[in-house]
Amino acid sequence: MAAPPAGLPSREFLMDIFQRVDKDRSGTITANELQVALSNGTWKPFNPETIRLMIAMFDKQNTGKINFEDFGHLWKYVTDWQNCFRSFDRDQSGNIDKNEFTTALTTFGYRLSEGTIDILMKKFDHYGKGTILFDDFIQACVMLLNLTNAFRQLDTDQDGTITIHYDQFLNIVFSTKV
Ligand SMILES: [Ca+2]
Ligand SMILES: [Ca+2]
Repeated sequence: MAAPPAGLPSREFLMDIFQRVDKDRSGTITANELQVALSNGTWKPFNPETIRLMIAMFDKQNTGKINFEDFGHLWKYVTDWQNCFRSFDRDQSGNIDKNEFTTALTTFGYRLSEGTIDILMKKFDHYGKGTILFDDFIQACVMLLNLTNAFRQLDTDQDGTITIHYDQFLNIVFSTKV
């Protein structure tokens, strides 16, 4: 039996979780199965956009499903995000408020104005409570990362400014995986 990739638990451990998530025993995990698994213990359905994002990230064969070979990486991804989320949720309220979000963004290396942080809070605060939940936090961070990478590719001299045409702008917005 091949050794698990670095940082992953044993194959037995992962297989046990995989089989519990794969409710219909088809050998692959669909977006619906993943959503049910990640919503366990909460009353709110997991953000479907975040599910779509995660499936697309780890579905190497582009089938829209996750097989067991891809599952270890997905599992690690979710676990890493859970640890990240908990470490920024200073008051252990189970959500991220604006102060905690600001700290997270600074720690990730972003330098954003308060106005931009307010816009992000508003966009990802799906329940209008001034806080961001786990699934929306992942979506916010992944979107920010993807858009930042797209910007950086054009900002060849790294001065934080780019000049682009309207057509290029639309190209970035619609071709970036967000
Ligand atoms: Ca299945
Ligand atoms: Ca909190």
